[in-house]
Amino acid sequence: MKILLTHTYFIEEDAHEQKVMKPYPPLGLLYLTAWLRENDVEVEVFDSTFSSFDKLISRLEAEPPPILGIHCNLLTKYNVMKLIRYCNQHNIIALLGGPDASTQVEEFLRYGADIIISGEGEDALISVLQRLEEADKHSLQDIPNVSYKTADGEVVQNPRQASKRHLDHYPAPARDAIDLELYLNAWETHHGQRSVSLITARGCAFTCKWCSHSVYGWTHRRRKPESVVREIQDIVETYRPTHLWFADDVFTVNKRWLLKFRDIMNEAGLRLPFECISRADRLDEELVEVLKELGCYRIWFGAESGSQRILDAMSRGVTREQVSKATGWCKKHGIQSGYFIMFGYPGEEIRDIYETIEFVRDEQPDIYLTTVAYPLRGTTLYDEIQDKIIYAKQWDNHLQRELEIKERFTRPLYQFAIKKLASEYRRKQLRAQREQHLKQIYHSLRSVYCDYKIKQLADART
Ligand code: B12
Repeated sequence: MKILLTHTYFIEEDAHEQKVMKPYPPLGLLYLTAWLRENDVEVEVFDSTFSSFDKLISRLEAEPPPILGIHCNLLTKYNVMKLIRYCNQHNIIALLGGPDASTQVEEFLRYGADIIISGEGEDALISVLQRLEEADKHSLQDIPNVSYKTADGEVVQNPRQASKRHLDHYPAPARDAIDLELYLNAWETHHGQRSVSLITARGCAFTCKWCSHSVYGWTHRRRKPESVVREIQDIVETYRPTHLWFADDVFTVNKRWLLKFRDIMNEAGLRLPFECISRADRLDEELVEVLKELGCYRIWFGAESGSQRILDAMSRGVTREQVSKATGWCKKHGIQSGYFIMFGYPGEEIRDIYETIEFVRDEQPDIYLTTVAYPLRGTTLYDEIQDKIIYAKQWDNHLQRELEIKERFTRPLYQFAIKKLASEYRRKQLRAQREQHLKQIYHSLRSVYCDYKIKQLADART
């Protein structure tokens, strides 16, 4: 039975990404496509990133597929919902998968989705497609990780089962199923680089309470370094990238693996600039040198907070000192460091916010990104503070990040904290360069103004 896969993320609807312009394709769908092809299933991908909702509908009208497989993440929920309605009206089976569907099974099914595959998609999808050849969409009992509705509309959630397959059992993502040149052109136009993403592992066994484990649980499986190098060779030959992104949760989790990977990359004569995500407790100076040798130019760290108290509350398993040390090694060996910073973690007080601002200012990573914490369903954080979460609207009218948390400071306070951080960070940078005294004064004044506003807002809690 033929299946059309899509993901309903449209860059034309994402003003932020239009500025950043560092798009990557949905690897999950490309993995599924390769696996379906290997199992002789007819599959097509409608890659929505550079398209529009209208074009997606035109495609469905031109040749309605019996099944539409939709990847859902946090941002795409409304489009997914529109598509479910379309499927319901046009006799197309709406089959959902991906991280957001996995945590809102009941809601999506009640909304109109026909089938949801939670967790890793490969095996369950093949089983569902085989079953649908001989039975109807209400007869999906006994297939692990699948949820569906009986003919009476009752929601059934089959038990979850983690995949035990070695990752090298799966073929490489079917990048040829989409027009990857669109991504490469976007990169080239905006950054003068051609960047391709790949993964060397699935899942993360660390326990950070805010992180979604909805797809892979707390499992972690790595590919063989040989297979990763083969994929890179293919990518290089086919797409001529100038840059790679290892989209693993923690690229440096296994030192032995990385040393072997380095050796095989060297034997193959491969060296490309790349960025990756690490954890400060999964790095040492030798590994930083290895990453440099491999071509790494930027390492992202979930620094998250400058307050050890908050890092511990997150169950992050990393200390401020480790982040500081790792940043130092990066500077010494000429690799950029990037920090992810989270404000508004439940329990965070004004003193913690100031510790974070001072930490980032003093460490001077090359780049940092900030978020105000939002508990994702299925996370430990969500379970811990569920009774304090306030959603302004019904499930079908809000995204998971649109919420308030009781007892937390109000949003404007975090906005001033983020502004103060920007000014403190910039002022220190300018001072170190002994440059632009007027700008330094501007940032000093802005920082003091932010102090005043933070103080004023500190009494107000949600
Ligand atoms: C790479 C990545 C990104 C990249 C690239 C995204 C892209 N276009 O691929 C960037 C940096 C842009 C990004 C951004 C965001 N991300 Co992100 N990202 C990831 C990361 C690290 C890897 C994704 C990946 O490629 N995995 C490998 C593939 C093989 O796995 P997979 O996608 O899950 O697919 C498998 C299954 O889910 C399933 N499946 C997937 N789709 C479908 C569809 C069907 C029909 C079926 C049956 C099965 C199925 O089968 C696949 C194969 O087994 C994940 C964490 C993770 N480990 O997965 C977070 C993750 C997906 N991101 C997350 C979030 C929150 C975001 C942001 C919303 C953050 C933000 N605040 O802006 C944005 C959203 C951006 C967007 N445009 O949609 C969350 C999602 C939580 C949620 N409930 O949606 C995750 C899980 C991180 C986390 N642990 O909390 N992200």
